[in-house]
Amino acid sequence: MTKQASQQSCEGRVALLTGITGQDGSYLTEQLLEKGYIVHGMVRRSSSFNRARIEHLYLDPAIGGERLFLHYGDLTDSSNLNRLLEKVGPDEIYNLGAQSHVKVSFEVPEYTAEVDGIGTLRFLDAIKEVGLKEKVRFYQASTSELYGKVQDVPQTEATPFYPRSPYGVAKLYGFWIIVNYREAYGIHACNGILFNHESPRRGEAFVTRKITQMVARIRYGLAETVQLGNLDAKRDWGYAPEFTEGMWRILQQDQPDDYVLATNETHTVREFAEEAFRHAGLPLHWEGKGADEVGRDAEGKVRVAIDPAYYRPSEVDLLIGDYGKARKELGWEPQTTFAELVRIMTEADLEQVRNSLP
Ligand code: NAP
Ligand code: F7E
Repeated sequence: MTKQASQQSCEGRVALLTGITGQDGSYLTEQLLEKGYIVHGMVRRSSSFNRARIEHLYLDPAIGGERLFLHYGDLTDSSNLNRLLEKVGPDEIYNLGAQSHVKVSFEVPEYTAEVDGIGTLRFLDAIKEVGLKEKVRFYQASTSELYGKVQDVPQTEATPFYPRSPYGVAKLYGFWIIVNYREAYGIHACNGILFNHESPRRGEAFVTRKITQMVARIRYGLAETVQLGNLDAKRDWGYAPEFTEGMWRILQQDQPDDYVLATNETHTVREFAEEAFRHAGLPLHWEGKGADEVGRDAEGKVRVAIDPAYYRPSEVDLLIGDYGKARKELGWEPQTTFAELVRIMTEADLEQVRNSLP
């Protein structure tokens, strides 16, 4: 990444984020504040604490209530979106809010469509209704899940979509409504088609974080085995803060457009597990096939086993993205290698478990 672009001063610009409490929302907020933005974030009412990832920011007296403001809201509530837009009058909107778990989307397909699909439409329409369409720039968190049963390898902005889950199909609606409102009403709306990106802040139900958390617990004797689903699935895994920096770059272009952000490398879930266990000093060897496959450590203890409950009704087998357009037009390039990403995540979870020990 060129330093010049990432350090451009944006003093006083106003950004509005949905999904501010999520992995990406927290990194993007830090980066926007560093660039001089005033940041407003939508948070959901919850019966338990859901702001841990941004707590360090809003508890800082120089930031919370000064340059960072939180507002209750939900992507299923149009009147709330209208009010929020009128109150905040943002220059840039980052729509990161979503029911983002692919497997869960098979259990709650209608809700996923409401939030991830129609939620995007609600937001765009609110921009039109409150008269912000000339002023605002809109980033939509689109996804490599759109490619699903992939039609090209690697996948580019020109690869046809073939989603394989209610999540992918809901995000497909989100993608096309962005394109439509851009063409129909001239709204500066962009899709970032982001491949999987991970970090120590990744939600605990996604496979990378589930693995690194369990590796740490196993390493310190708090657990025996991690149960996983499809070990053969291949993903293009990058490091989240680099991807959120890419989101910002997408919105700084004079002409709105759609961009793939990826690493152009792919690895199986098995390889991720292998690398994480190796990093924690527990190298694995594999035995068996299909649902009977196990990963054993040097002492022969089973450390990875299969639970078919984690299989999906329809799977995305292979993702690998070509980020050539982003490199050329945005000067964006991922820096963190696969091995480095696994190391960062495993180290963070090892440290967390170490610190929690009596
Ligand atoms: P995440 O950690 O799961 O965060 C999702 C955020 O959306 C949370 O802040 C969540 O709030 C909020 N949210 C959920 N339902 C909502 C609703 N009904 N109304 C308003 N907000 C709602 O996801 P992430 O990894 O940061 O991803 C950010 C976005 O990028 C998502 O749209 C995701 O689908 C998309 N994406 C992610 C990846 C990836 O690899 N991470 C790749 C491509 C695209 P709570 O904290 O209250 O639950
Ligand atoms: O699964 C396999 C699983 O849930 C990755 C979201 O951020 O990235 C994410 O979606 C792979 C799949 O991420 C387990 O079958 C095996 O093939 O970590 P995941 P995802 O489905 O790729 C995209 C780009 C998004 O847009 C989404 O919002 O791993 N897998 N065993 C498992 N997956 C999980 N979760 N748990 C397992 O035990």
